[in-house]
Amino acid sequence: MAIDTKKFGGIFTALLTPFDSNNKINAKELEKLVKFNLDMGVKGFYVCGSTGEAFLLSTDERKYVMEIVKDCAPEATLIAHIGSVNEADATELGKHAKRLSYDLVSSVAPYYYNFSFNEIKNYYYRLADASELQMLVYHIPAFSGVKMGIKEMSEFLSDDRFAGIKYTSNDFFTMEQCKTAFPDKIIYNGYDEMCLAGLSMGADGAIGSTYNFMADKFVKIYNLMQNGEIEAAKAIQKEANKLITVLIKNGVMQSEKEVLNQLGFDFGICRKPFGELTEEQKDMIKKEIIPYTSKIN
Ligand code: MN9
Repeated sequence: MAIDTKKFGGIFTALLTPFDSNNKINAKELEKLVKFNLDMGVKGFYVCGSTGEAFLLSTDERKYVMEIVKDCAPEATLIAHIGSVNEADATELGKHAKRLSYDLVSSVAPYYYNFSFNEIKNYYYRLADASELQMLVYHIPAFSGVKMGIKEMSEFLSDDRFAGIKYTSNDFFTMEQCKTAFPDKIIYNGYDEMCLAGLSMGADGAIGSTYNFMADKFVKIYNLMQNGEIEAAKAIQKEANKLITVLIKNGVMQSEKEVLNQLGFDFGICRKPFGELTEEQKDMIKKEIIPYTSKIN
């Protein structure tokens, strides 16, 4: 069955998780961010992914975040990242996603223990079965340490339980091979600084962290690419990449929260072991990022 691009095509924000001064999830600020992003034109959200500090949250906190987002964006397309090396937790999160009527579940490959591909495959199959939602494989070899080529990807993409891949790698050849072999599966580009490259090689959309505060730029890129206007799209990607360079220099997630704070949100800081930004770093964000972002209405 062909992809429902109306539902799954486009830009998805990998939501950041706000913490209050007691290190608790700040529901009010999360709701505000979801609305800000909907106003910028995103199709939906990737909930509790790497950007949402999934691995620094308890299972109950992850469930709570899923609930908040569903409550304030019932019409958006929602993807719940349920991945955990603790499979019982991942299973529980998958069932919760189903209860809340999420559209897809997604998981990073089980990490740390150097699991064999067979073990990884069975983890994904069990999670997809248990959640009763289609699974989006989260491919992020730089973080998970798990490398997969077209052969391994095919084990998922040829199976009805799998919707596609969130593809966070700069190996666009493998991405294109997956899309060509399985045109009816969804591929999301994962590195925002290469969004245009991913879309030009066949990605159906993009999921990313920098969209939290500049989804509007990427919605434009997506729309321009839909109309074949690659030169105009390139100009916006270049603009965005100037800002992403600053984020990478200072720590991506810590900086993204600081950007939101300077825009008038109260997102707090990332959980430890993440460190805090220095005053100089905050100043760099103020000068080199804030003037080029959209303001909250
Ligand atoms: O998957 C994000 N990846 C990580 C998406 O956070 C590891 C990206 O949105 C990056 O944060 C972004 C900056 O490198 O492209």
